[in-house]
Amino acid sequence: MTLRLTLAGVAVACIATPALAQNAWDMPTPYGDAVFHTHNITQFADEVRAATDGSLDITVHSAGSLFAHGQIKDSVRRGLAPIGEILMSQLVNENPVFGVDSIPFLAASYDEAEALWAASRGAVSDALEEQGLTLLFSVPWPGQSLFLREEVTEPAQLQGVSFRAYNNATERMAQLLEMIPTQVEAGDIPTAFSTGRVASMITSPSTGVSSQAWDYTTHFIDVQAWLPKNMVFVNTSALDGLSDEERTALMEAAEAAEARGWEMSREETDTQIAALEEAGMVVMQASDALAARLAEIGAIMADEWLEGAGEAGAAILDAYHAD
Ligand code: PCA
Repeated sequence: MTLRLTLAGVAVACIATPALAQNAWDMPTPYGDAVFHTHNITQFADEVRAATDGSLDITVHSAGSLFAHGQIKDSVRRGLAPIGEILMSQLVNENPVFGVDSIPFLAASYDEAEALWAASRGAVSDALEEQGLTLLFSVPWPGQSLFLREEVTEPAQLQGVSFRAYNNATERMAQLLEMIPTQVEAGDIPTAFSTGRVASMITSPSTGVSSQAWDYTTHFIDVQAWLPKNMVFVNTSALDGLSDEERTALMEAAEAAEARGWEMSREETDTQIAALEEAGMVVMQASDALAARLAEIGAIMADEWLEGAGEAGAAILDAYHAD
């Protein structure tokens, strides 16, 4: 008797709660809570919740806690999670278009990266659509720079040095520098260095700070070679299952998140380089010899990319250079 009364009470309470989420969405993301991408996504989720009075309630699961980075895209494709974030270039084996933002010195400033994104967004969005995924927004990391354990002025000093890679392009770059690459997720960087698996890396000052690079490297060479992007996408069937109001709220929040994210990223570049310096790292520019070798490698990688990307790739580069 008591039990039945209690259950009836619960049922009434549920019906009477207007903010009860109709759609509770889990959102796997790869990077940690301290990273600006995650801050931006948390704000995106907050805005969607507010704009829908809680009927679309996105819970962010950061740092690969729900699905590992390498599984997030397929999890969203299969509907195990309706929405997620990954590093775009992680999918380059599926379609070269996903790797256009990781070619050294093709687009090495924010203005160039913006123009490259304008030229490639349609192709990226189409490639996702083929898999039943809808692109929501994409935000770049600050320029990728070198973290080393000694002052390097000659490219030959890098030969044989172990190197942390995070995608095909970083691995290829290491090979061309005659370094020894190992793939390591951002969250595993401190362990990979402390256990001696790697002794150098190229990444943003943001990731340098979030992984406390000063604990295991000493020199930061400010090359800002490219600005790789994260992207947020949604399972298209899940999107179709939303009400018009919810879908509009999601799309509007996505547009705002893209603009805000680019702004956050721009601001990060200088503040996080300053934080590295503050923590004791030597911040320096590339020597002429190193800059020249990196430029050569960029040209080789651009050719290789174009060879793989064919006409679709050429069309993107034409649109980019016409901008
Ligand atoms: N941070 C991520 C990707 C690029 C970046 O700046 C990483 O190092 O894994």
